[in-house]
Amino acid sequence: MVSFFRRKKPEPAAAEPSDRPPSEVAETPVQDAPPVAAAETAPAAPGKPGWRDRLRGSAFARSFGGLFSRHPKLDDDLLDEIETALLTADVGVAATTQLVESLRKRMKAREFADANALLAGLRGELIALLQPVARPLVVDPSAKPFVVLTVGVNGVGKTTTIGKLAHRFKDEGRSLMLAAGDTFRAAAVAQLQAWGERNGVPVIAQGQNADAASVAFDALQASKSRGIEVLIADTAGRLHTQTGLMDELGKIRRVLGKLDPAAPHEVLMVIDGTTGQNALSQLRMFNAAVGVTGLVVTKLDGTAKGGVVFALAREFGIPIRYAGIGERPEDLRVFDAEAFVDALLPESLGH
Ligand SMILES: Nc1nc2c(ncn2[C@@H]2O[C@H](COP(=O)(O)OP(=O)(O)O)[C@@H](O)[C@H]2O)c(=O)[nH]1
Ligand SMILES: [Mg+2]
Repeated sequence: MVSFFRRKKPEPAAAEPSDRPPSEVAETPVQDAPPVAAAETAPAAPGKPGWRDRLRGSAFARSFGGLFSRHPKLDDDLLDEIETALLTADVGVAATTQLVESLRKRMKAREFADANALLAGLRGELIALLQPVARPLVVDPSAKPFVVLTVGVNGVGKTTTIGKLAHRFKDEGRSLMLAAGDTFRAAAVAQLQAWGERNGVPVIAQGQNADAASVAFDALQASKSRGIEVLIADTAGRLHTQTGLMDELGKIRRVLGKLDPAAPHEVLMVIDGTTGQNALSQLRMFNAAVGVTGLVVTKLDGTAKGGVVFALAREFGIPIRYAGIGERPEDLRVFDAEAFVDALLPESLGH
């Protein structure tokens, strides 16, 4: 298997923070192209094949697939169809209304020569919605370690995302450590340990039913004494009660703060892209409890509707750091607004 991560040379530990974003943005996940060619690809090139291949099956891509060939005429019917397609793809009522009304206004002002021009307009508006939140995670090298607290409901892909992040950070030449903070299920600890072993990353664990905050505390202490650069803590997604879970996350946060007032430096919430509008209430809840600073939207491959990304961007404006587009270690992409939108829309734009 050819991993596009291999293109990135490990950077020295002392690299300036400003060294990071370009290397992140320059990542061009072209699965079938030779790694050398992929490395030359310009950043944020529209229509990145890796994205389109994976998102082709999404409800968004499917509902837009035949839309413009079925409705080649520029009229209100076309706008109605677009509205239905956006709602079907889980973009949500508020974001859909905003998008369609803007297109309607522009159509009435005769801004679009034909349906294809309107499609280009839609593409531009979708990208504009996402651009403000497409902000990559930047590891602050002055934080020792940079602590990432991963949160989200059960089954969304937290542990898998941590494994993928471990793979990515190792590839960048960083030292890291993982904390098995989902002590609710024994399998969760074993799952994180397996990812740790696969990537040669130490995992701090105390076993099932241990106090999750105590695991996090231990892990931060161990990371500090070993001079580790990045610590990623896993957490439970389900406890006996929802209040119990929010209290536990709050406690983990406080305990980390005792060892380093700036920790956690990132509260990364993982959201399942197939969840639909329920993702909004999940984010509202976790944000109120622990203050979410970044998002990962997973399972955008396959049948995910994808549209919830637009609703999240519009309602919260919280940075979307990564997109999960498969189960393999390399299937975590830095979120790229243009690549994402182009993967969802039909190719008739020429990209
Ligand atoms: N297709 C797909 N599956 C994923 C992705 N991320 C995670 N999964 C799968 O989702 C399931 C739950 O993941 P897990 O990491 O255990 O979720 P957690 O309970 O939040 O820790 C596993 O079967 C993962 O392989 C993704 O981006 N795409
Ligand atoms: Mg888990």
